[in-house]
Parts: sequence; C-alpha cells; structure tokens
Amino acid sequence: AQTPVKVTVTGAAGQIGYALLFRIASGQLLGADVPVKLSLLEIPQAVKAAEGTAMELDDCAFPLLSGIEVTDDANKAFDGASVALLVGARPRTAGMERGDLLQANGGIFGPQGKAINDNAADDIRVLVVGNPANTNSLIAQQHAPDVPAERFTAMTRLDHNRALSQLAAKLQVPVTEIKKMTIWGNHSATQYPDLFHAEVGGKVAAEQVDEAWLRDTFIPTVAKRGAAIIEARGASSAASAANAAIDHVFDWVNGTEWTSAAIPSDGSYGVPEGLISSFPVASRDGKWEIIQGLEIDAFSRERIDASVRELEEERAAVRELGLI
Ligand code: NAX
Repeated sequence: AQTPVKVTVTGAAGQIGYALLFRIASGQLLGADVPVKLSLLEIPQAVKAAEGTAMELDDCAFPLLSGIEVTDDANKAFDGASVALLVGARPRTAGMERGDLLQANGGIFGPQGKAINDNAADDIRVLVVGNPANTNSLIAQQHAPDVPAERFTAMTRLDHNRALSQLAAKLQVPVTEIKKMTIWGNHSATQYPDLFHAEVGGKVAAEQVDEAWLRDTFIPTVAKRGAAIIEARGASSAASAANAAIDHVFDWVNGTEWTSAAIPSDGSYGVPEGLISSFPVASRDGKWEIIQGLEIDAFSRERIDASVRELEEERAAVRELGLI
C-alpha cells in the first residue's frame, strides 16, 4: 500500500475547515487511491473545537484516512507535510486599516512559512486561502527560503468557478461547454475575469454576450460574489471555498490544460516578477505553468494592470512593515 500523504489544514475549526476536511479524508483532494494523514492546526482557543471535528472524521471511518492530529504547534503541524492548506487568517474587523490587517496576517503567515521551511516534506505544496490570500502567500514564501518559490500559491479558483457558473447561466449552457476561463490579478474586488480568451462551444465567449453585460454585470458580479454570499447567508462562502481549494490542489497534482491560480509571476504579461498573481495556468508533471502567447487588448490590459497595481501596493506595504 502507498505511504499516506500528510495534509496540513490551518484554521481547521473554522467554517471552511469544516467543509474541507471531510472531502480531503474521502480522497477528493489527491485522488481516490491516495491515503492521507490529516494535521489540523488551530490557535489554542480553537483546539477543542478542532478535536471535535477530528472525532467526527473518525466517525466517518474513511478508508483512505490513516490518522489525524490536532495541534496549536506549527512546527508539529507541518512536520513531514506534502500539502499545506493555509485557511486560518485574521479577518478585517470594523475600523481596521489595511496596514493593521497586513500586520496581523504577517504575524500568522511569517511564522507558518518558517515552520513549513523547517519541517515540511521536500515536495511540499502550499495553497493560501486566508485573506488577503495573495499577499499572505507572499509573506509565507519569503519566510521559506529553502522551499522552491513556485510551491507557494494562492486561491483564485473560487473566482474562476464563479465566472464559469455566471457565464453558463447567461448563455444557458452547461459549465462543461466553457473552456479557457481566466481570472487575472488579485483575489479581491479588483480581480479581472476574462471572457476574451474563454471559449464556449469553440467560439470566443466575449463575442457571445453584449459588451454592457460583460462590463457592467459579469465582471462586478464575479468580483463581488463573496459579498453577495455574505448578504444572503449571513456568513462568508465556506463550502464553495473548500470546493475550490480541492479543485486547485487536485489539478496541481494531477494536471490540467487550463485553469486559474495565483502563482509567483515570472514577469509574464507584464506582471512584476515575484508577485503572487492569478494567471491562466496549466499543470504538467506537478508544476503550474503560465499559459503563454495570449493577446491582451486594451480593455483587458487596463483591468489586469489595476489589479496587479493593487498587489504591488500590498507588497510595498508588507515590505514597509518589515514583514518580508
Ligand atoms: P473562520 O473564521 O470560520 O475560521 C478561521 C479559523 O482560523 C478559526 O477557527 C481561527 O481560530 C483559525 N485561525 C486564526 N488564526 C490562526 C492561526 N494563526 N493558526 C491556525 N488557525 C488560525 O473563517 P472561514 O470562513 O473558514 O475563512 C477562512 C479564511 O478564508 C478567511 O481569511 C476568509 O477571508 C478566506 N476566504 C478566502 C476565499 C478565497 O477565495 N481565497 C473565499 C472564502 C473565504 O472568504
């Protein structure tokens, strides 16, 4: 039998954690033939709640789940880990400035990056879900100099899936008809969901919708969907966020021809090197590759640049604060 793969989930007692852990344990993260060991990292006050979730995981008797540990010690949590899902973060609360938010998250993602650096398995792959996800991922990466930089990623797959679903509803086609969807930039309201490269039934999606819908409905609906979910359910997206995290890691490990992921820029498409920005990506041999050669028109350029500018400002702010 295959050796179990250790998967570490931070913020395990939170709502995304609750939606995520059972799917990992059932084999949906890595594949139906890969046994997993789960490590649940929480802050001390939430360890008991995470232990409760671990009891429920036990009660599922998942054939692929070979063990669970619950801890508030990051060194222990990441010891031997091959996948790290960094979900726990400090949310923005009323009156908090961006600097305070970045500072508080620097205090989480810096030490976790170091703990990954010092303890994780050589094949560690990191997905940051906790917001501000792109910049939190950058902070963790900068504290893990021994881990290849490209192993640090952030999640824009939920935005990607939202874009698929909005376009499918508009054109009344199954989501499976849509290819080459792309989210560019930051996982924030500035993100740019791109229909100029997306295809429906083999034809460019942007040519099948009117420009006003694309500009005034589609883009803002995708970008502000998180707020609409909070408004409707009284809590932020959880199961859909967990689902997107599963999609991201599954495709990273098992390969895909085209999706969206925030990965360290190599300078492609004018995105400054090192920023963890969302791109159209393929995954081959366990590595993300930015899809090259796309023509970017003025409409898209302006929107990509705006989102990338926000990432540059976040990077400048965390440098200023001494967090990287
Ligand atoms: P919850 O508040 O339900 O859970 C967060 C958990 O993280 C809590 O149990 C808390 O104790 C834990 N935590 C805090 N600091 C920690 C630390 N230093 N180490 C370990 N655990 C720690 O939030 P939830 O709804 O699960 O959301 C988690 C994060 O995902 C938030 O930052 C949220 O903004 C972000 N999201 C990101 C999305 C994306 O697409 N990238 C979409 C969904 C979600 O909004």
